[in-house]
Amino acid sequence: MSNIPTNLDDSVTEHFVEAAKNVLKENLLGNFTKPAPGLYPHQWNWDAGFIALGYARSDFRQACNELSALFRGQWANGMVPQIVFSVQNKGKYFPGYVFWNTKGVPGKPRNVRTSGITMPPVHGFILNHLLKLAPDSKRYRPFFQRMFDRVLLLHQYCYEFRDPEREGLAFICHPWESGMDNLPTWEEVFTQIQFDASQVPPYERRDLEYVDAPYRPRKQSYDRYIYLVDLLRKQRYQEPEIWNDYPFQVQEPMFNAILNHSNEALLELGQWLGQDTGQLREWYTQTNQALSHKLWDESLGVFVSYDRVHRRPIPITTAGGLIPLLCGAANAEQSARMVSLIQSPTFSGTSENPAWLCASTALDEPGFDACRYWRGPVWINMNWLLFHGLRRYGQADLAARLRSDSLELVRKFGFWEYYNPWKNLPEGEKNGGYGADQFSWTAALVLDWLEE
Ligand code: 2M8
Repeated sequence: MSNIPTNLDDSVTEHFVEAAKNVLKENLLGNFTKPAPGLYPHQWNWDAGFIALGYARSDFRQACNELSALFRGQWANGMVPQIVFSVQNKGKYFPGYVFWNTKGVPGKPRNVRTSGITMPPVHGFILNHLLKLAPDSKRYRPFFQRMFDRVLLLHQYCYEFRDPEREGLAFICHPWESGMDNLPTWEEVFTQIQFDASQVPPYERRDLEYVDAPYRPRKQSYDRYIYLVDLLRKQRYQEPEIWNDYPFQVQEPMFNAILNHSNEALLELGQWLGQDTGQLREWYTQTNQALSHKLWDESLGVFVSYDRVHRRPIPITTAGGLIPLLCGAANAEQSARMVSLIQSPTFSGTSENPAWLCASTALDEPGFDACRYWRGPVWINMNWLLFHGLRRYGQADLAARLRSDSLELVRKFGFWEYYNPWKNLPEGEKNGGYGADQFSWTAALVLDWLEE
């Protein structure tokens, strides 16, 4: 990437790389790296993928450990859980293992404590990045073979259990499965779901002990998260039966784009391993077609979620709606619309009030909030995904802007979980970085960019 200006001279870069490596080192907990000190004391699913990439060039063995540790939690049906709980560090996270009540659920690995839902399946394309960076790919062949089989099983799970009509689109059953917990999109889904406070079991949040309330999801969102977990645990997570009468089933564009980019990565990996890749090819074609036809919103010019229970699209513009660029799902017209959208006030702000790319919820959405988690702040992993999507479509300059905005935010404020998207912060506010400090995937992806 030597043609991409970073505005950083060598000594600054060196310092930056050291600081980023230090974040990962400090968050290393036995055989995996936790997302951040305090707030997140366990292993998270897609975090593990991004974190592995951060280690790939300096400690390849640890990069592999991250994925192996996560997949220890894989269920017999292929599902890879959102959280693998650390036994060492019980931490103060809610909801913990006991609340999820997955103990004894058929198919859960007996000796591993996990939650009962999944997350965006980044592992296929992360593996492919690792293959390209492996110091000695022959030596690591058994690792790649083992992981290929595991990730393939995860994809089979997505298509078998989360795509009942065989449309090529997997649904998520909980906002936490999207990784973008409190998007306004989920609220819109909930307008169709009948439930009242008496159906929410008692619970106590722990996140607010680490981060102030205006930067985290509202109570109303947590009530909904817990209500859904309760439905799942009551039915012992038994798929597919549980879906017959389950209210939250959403086909979300980023989840499916990530799944499909992993499909194409597995295709490449499978060829290297000498595997039959026919099924992967079929999935890849079908999912790209389904994304491009079913999840495209012509009036907004972006991909949107579809609520399959209430049979309606949810026309809300989010950064996740741009991620189908990553897997090549957008046709020429769609990609051109998204490229202009990114450069428009919707994501770039105006000359008086400019924005860093790329707000998680569009700047002009009624539900936008510059501080509140996934309702507006910039997230480095989203920028990394979008950067690769834009490069795929030949948008080198815009991709470069994504990268330099990300590096600039981290350089200015530090390795935060997320950042205020406005370049002009409110009077008196100096820190535009929010949530957990010393956040692992921010450090890992900065490393990937700087060391590329
Ligand atoms: C956030 O989600 C967890 C629940 O999974 C939480 O808020 O407690 C999200 O940002 C998610 O995308 C991320 O993987 C996780 C750990 O970093 O934190």
